[in-house]
Amino acid sequence: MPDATKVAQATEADVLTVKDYKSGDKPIWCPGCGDFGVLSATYKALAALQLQPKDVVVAAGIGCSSRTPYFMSTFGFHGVHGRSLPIATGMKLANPDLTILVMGGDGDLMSIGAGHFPHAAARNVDITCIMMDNQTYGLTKAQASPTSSMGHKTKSTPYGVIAKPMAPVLFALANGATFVARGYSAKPNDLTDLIVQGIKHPGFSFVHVQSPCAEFFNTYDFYDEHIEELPSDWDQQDLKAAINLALTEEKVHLGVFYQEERQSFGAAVRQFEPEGKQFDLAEYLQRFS
Ligand SMILES: Cc1ncc(C[n+]2csc(CCOP(=O)(O)OP(=O)(O)O)c2C)c(N)n1
Ligand code: SF4
Ligand SMILES: [Mg+2]
Repeated sequence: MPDATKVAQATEADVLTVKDYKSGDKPIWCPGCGDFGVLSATYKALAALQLQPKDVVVAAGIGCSSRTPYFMSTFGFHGVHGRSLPIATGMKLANPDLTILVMGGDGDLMSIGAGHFPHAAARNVDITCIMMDNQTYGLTKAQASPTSSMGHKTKSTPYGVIAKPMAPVLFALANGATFVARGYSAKPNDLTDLIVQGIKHPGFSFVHVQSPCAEFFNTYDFYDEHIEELPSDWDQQDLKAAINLALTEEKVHLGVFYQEERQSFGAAVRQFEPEGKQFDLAEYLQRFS
């Protein structure tokens, strides 16, 4: 949540550092939670871009990961479960100069919120969606999530998960996201770079982050063994190659899978606005009275 004194102190001339993006509320995550690495990378990315906290909003739903706005000095919106993307879409349309981040979990974005994801991607809403994927519902104590592996036993799946796990990177590519990347919370510097690129990209940026739940589903050893950087000569314009790579299950690739320039939703919508017309709230509300 924004700290008014901090926002007021940060003048345009100041050089902003990581501490300027901290709210002062310490994260209440469990020791070892991957979300610490994601939060740290997000602070560093905002500092690298020298964005004023007052010009940034973090929209989130519900979950351990969705608590992120509380730990940031930016503006924040802790909404209802699964609805961060439509909330962020509205914010961006109404305030195109704001930098909007959506931060949440695999449950929030790929389960209850999955219906919103394809539309935000296809419309190319100019926001950056950072998904902290721990393959479980951490907040509600470890039920299976849409990204849990087949056979994974939990209280909600005592005989093991029988569904094929969703592949968030593949889902984003298939639905027209114009920037798609994957990072790992235990590599916060590389993740910082991906978030910087995502924010700079003018369109829907999806940064899928493997962010283990140390408390209920500790996958650090698995990811330490299975992650692999994308080749240095990877062609980020080749959608078919990106889709093929996203289908691979043997390795968990990190880096920018795909990037494309396409008109953003906001730019497309504004084309239809009469030149110079100011939004009149009273006139607008009159239509519904
Ligand atoms: C409408 C609604 N349904 C269900 C819940 C219960 N609930 C809270 S968080 C959550 C899942 C959280 O999982 P995820 O988004 O992956 O976040 P994590 O805690 O793993 O970071 C659920 C099912 C809720 N709060 N609201
Ligand atoms: S329950 Fe898991 S996801 Fe939630 S704070 Fe603890 S380690 Fe992180
Ligand atoms: Mg989760």
